[in-house]
Amino acid sequence: MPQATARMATRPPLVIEAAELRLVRLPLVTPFTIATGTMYEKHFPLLRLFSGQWEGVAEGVMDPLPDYLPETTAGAMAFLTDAILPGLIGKSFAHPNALDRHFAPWRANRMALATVEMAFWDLWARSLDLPLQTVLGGEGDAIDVGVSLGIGPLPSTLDRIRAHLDQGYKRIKLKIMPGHDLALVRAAREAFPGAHLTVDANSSYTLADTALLQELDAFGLDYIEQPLAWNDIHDHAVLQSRLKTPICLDECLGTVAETRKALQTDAARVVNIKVGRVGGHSSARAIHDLAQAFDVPVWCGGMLESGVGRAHNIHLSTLPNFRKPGDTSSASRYFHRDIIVERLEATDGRMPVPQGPGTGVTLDQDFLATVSTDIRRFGA
Ligand code: OSB
Ligand code: MG
Repeated sequence: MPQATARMATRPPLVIEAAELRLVRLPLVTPFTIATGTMYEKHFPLLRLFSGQWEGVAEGVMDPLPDYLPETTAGAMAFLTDAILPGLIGKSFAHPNALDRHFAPWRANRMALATVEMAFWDLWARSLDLPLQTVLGGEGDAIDVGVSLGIGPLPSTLDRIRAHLDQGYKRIKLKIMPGHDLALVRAAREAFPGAHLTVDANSSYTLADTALLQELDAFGLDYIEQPLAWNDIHDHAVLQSRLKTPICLDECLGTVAETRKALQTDAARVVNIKVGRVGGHSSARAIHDLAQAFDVPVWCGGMLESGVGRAHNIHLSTLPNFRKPGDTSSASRYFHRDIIVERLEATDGRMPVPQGPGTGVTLDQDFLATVSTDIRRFGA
């Protein structure tokens, strides 16, 4: 799209005139259990950035408690309120990539910073009247998606696998943890011999479990996601040298530099990119390009996002090295009612890319007001 490139190159810097941060609470249709605990609701910061006639929106993917990664919802609200948002008002940026440099002094807290970065990408794309996927360098009007199934009783898990395969989802990811692993995977493989199956352990094993993890090699999994500690790339390299099944890293990969170390040491043969986890779209894109240079496929993970974060994930997933189905499944699997007007629903395992400028989705202000608390305004 040469015209789009010209428009991006010539756009004057975009000033952030105002911001609005709030907490949103949405009950989940089905509680979601992983190795570290059960989620009953989604409780997240929602950020809107304003410039002229335009608005950009994003959500934070941190959890209330530091069980998946160290960030928390309350910590993010405080960090954004005290340190980040007041200093952004009146600042202008020539390109969303410039935010990375602006945030460089801050340590960690990438999910909080990603919330700002992603909202600015949406704002910037809207100000150019271009879809987010176009400014990110992606194309195509739909993406392949799979589902992530939480831990539950074996018979009902098999029923849920069947139901999602029948709906056309392209791969099934099963959450595992010690004591809830081999029997599940064996039964799933026997019942669904041709299905693309993966497992995600959310850091619940150690190298002492190597023999058990090697037994998983018999079941033809596409990959094993994050079996070992959330911050230990080295041990994953050791484990990969002892496994046939590719390891996919999630929690371990917070930055481009961490991803480079994982790829250089063969600690990951597949990469899960969560745009919030890695600090935003610029970093997600750099990780995408780096993995491509290593001929390692990536896919887009999820954090049970509302339609706002889900739309960001869909646009990002249209980049070329997203070669495996992501976790960005139908919003109705998670929420009875979404905070956006559009319905993000997959058909036959394909999720359509929301159309229009930016993420292409619109806040449902009336409903949003009923699920919001703690609204904070910055600037005009
Ligand atoms: O490890 O990918 C994960 C949800 C919450 C925390 C961590 C993870 C997940 C998921 C859900 O797997 C993916 C989704 O359906 O959004
Ligand atoms: Mg994971």
